[in-house]
Amino acid sequence: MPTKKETLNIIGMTCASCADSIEKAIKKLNGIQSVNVNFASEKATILYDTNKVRISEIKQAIKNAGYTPLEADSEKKIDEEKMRRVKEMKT
Ligand code: 9UX
Repeated sequence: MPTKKETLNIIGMTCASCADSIEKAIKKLNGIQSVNVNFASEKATILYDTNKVRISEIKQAIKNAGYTPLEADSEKKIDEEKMRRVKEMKT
């Protein structure tokens, strides 16, 4: 059973219960072995069977629940965006 671990950043969580709703939404999918959504770090760590479910389906489930998933890779972009805004505020 090919298992993959994926970490997604999730935008739009405004209280800890949001993390719970996302966990439940993801767990409904086939092939999900474990889900952990961390409200504080805005990250979801998902362990899933690559034969049964695709990351795109997981993301879609998050979107359907009303949140915005991002690849962990895009984290750098977010940081750059934050930096840019901070710079703008200073000027
Ligand atoms: Mo908290 Mo999230 O009241 O969907 S559960 S904002």
